Amino acid sequence: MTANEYIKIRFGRHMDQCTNEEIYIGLLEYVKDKAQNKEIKGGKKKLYYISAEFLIGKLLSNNLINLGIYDEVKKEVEANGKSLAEIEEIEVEPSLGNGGLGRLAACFLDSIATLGLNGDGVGLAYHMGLFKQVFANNLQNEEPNPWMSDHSWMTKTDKTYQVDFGGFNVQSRMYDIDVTGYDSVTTKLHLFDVETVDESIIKDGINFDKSEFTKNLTLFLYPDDSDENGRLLRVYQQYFMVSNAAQLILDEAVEKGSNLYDLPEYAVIQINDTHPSMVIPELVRLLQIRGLTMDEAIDVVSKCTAYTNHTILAEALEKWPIHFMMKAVPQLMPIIRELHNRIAKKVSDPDVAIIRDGLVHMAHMDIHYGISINGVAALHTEILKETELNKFYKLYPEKFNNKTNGITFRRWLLYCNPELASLVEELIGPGFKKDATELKKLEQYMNDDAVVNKFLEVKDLRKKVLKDYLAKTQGISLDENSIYDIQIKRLHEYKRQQMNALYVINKYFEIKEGKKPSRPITVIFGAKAAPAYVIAKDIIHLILCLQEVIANDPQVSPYLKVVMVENYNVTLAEKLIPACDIHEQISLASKEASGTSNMKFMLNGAVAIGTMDGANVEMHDFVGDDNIFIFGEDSDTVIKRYAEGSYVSKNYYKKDKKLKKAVDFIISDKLLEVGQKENLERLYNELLNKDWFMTFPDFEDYCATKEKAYKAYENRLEWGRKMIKNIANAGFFSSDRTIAQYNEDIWKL
Ligand code: OX2
Repeated sequence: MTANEYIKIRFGRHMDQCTNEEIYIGLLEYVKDKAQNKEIKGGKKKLYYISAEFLIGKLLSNNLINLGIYDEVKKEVEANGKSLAEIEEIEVEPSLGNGGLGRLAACFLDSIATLGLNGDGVGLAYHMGLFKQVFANNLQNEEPNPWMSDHSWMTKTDKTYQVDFGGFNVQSRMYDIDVTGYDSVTTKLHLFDVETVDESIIKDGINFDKSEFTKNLTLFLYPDDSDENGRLLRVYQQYFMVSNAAQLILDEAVEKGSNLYDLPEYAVIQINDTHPSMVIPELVRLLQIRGLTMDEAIDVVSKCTAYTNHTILAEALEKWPIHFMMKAVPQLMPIIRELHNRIAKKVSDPDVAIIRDGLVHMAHMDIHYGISINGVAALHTEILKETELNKFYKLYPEKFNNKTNGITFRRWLLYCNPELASLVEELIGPGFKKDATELKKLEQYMNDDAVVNKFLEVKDLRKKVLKDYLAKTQGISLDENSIYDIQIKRLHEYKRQQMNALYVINKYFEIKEGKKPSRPITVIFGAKAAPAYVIAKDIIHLILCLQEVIANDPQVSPYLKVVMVENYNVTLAEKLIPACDIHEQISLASKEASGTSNMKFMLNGAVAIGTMDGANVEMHDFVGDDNIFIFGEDSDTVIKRYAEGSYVSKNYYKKDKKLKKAVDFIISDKLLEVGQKENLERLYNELLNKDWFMTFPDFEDYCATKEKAYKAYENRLEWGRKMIKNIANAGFFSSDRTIAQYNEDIWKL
């Protein structure tokens, strides 16, 4: 049946007589139907990828592409006088993630299904997502971001479980989202919810009564944890997630014939960061209830779980106070104590203990009781082994391994940049769609000027698409003849958006002094700051103030523009990335575990300016010095400086006149005219007296390297060759490669 025929039956009318809304609903149901026909029948062993975040993005077009019916449906829709792009706009993007970690989980599900592996995702159905970012008075405000509707990609299942907390229990319900593999099978993302959730308790922005756990359990992802109830709620959420997962895992294994002693033959669990770590004691507990002894249960569980570390920042390595655990999940504490004691008997070093100073160290539990621990880029894994987790590495060298992140090329090339995808296909055939390393064949065209020009033309076209999109959706006007210089990622001091902002100030002064750039520059930011992360919000404030001041300065605005897009999300990324000329990967070396936007930009023919951090290091290995702009201190220098505790930001401020002038501008009258004194002064003082992520030492090199990049951009043909070199070498960063490695080394499905 064609989509047309399906819609005719569903609505009793031809597509041309239907509203866009009806066509959307019709296509959604049509796709769901098709996807279910491809459901994997399942082998014996199954992977459960448990994650607090799945930043899946809109699903209609992605599913149409993966089912191989995109072109056909698009034609049908157009033949009826409708536009697929307009129909797509009806879909609301679920905000079930925060950043790279959540988007990685979504890319992984796509690759798991594409490779035909037997694996599902497990997470939570947060009704209001993370939050919707709204700007007012140059400040970030947070609002709920509802996304569920009657017609949704989620299908209600009849699976429900009881989840017990200290003093009360709840009944869960499982909802499924089909994950369509590219020309392959369909697997599932299971999202658990609880029917007692009450959206009406949300008052004033994203505030709600944090003590009513049955009503607030699945309202928001990462609820504000700046007070005790907020932190407790996170424990409740995590336990709710893993208790459901554990019950599902055991049920499915038993259904397939497991006697539970042989569970490792039926299940492998990937713990995505520490949020799902309680799955270890929960499985031990459930196995005991089902008849295994403590010894047996621990033995079984420790053959089933593997842990991925995504950061060396201490704040993200969760440690829960025992009294929280006793209140929220008292049934787990005796098991955690037992897990702790067994290690303590063998290793006396308190640095590797599971319980220390009244805190339960989640990552330590994962490492002692799992089969694998992996970092997410080569440098990150080395730092884990040599520094952050060195003591664990010495205990279990065989458990440590690297899995450099990847992205799905279906969404980040075929879907978001069809013009580039067809140019590539015209040149090297369609093989790259299944085997990304075939992109390498593009290198043969690097000296063919006619081909190089075609790549430049696609870029120009995509810049125009972005311009139109931002004009329509956000009222932003761009100059498509300017250089698009883009930094999109969570707002965090280690990612150093503040350094980019200082560069903008510096450029502003240069232009005022008559030193005009040879081509206008547009610096685009997209970032959400965690609601309780004060300095991150101050950095957004600075950027928005700069945007206003520069736009209103006729001397500067023809040459420099700052744009901060509102509510940065997957949908916006899909528009920004294909249009980008230069992308900013400027984290303090050693701090960005991998980064994944760097890979998406590379694939879309943008050139990076970046530090030797995360996966930038591997990108540099592939493309060489001439095709990426590297600057700044390396990770060894940074790690050493932290160890010595010798960094004094003021010394750099005093030494470097340009830097001083830029920093002082933060609290100048000009900015205070449009900004808040409190916020700008706080940020100024933070930089001057702390600058924990060391923007000042790298500032000079950063400015010089940007000038080099802008200059290189003017030689259009040479720049086009850089673009091709980047695209041609992006193949390694396909999540299909990453997932194949996970399977080969860890999951063994
Ligand atoms: C992110 C890391 O910051 C980023 O470098 C990485 O690319 C991504 O995870 C996927 O691995 N929360 N988000 C991350 O780490 C944590 C914790």
